[in-house]
Amino acid sequence: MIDLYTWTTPNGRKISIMLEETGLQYRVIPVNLGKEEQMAPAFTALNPNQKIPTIVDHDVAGGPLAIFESGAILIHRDKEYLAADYSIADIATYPWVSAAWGPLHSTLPDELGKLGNLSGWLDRMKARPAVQRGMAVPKV
Ligand SMILES: N[C@@H](CCC(=O)N[C@@H](CS)C(=O)NCC(=O)O)C(=O)O
Repeated sequence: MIDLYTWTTPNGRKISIMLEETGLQYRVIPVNLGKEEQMAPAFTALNPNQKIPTIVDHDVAGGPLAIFESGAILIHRDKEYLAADYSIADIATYPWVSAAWGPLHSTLPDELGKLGNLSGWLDRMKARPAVQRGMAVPKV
């Protein structure tokens, strides 16, 4: 079991997408950044940087093990799901591009129209059920 401390941000959703893709069992613990819950002593004990995402992996030898930094968390479980045409690079990038796409579309529609490959990649990512589930975490 993995505890995922997260909120409704691109960095948080990198990890919920990865967990949905791998099918690893996880429990979501929302950390409301608007209420500064990342500053709470219990959370600071897990991540002294006071940022989400943070996980506690209960299934490692010598665990439980707290891990923070989204890149480190993605690499930690990388061996369980990497495929040649879909990787943690896609997962790490998608929540940011997805968040930026709407505002960029309103301000620079002509420029985005030239980015057919990026648009196609976004559509393929959005069509993945695990990406849809991961983007809906946490439920608030
Ligand atoms: N380099 C970190 C960045 C994490 C990060 O900036 N998290 C933000 C939300 S996306 C956060 O927790 N901010 C709260 C704060 O800075 O007080 C990572 O990739 O995990």
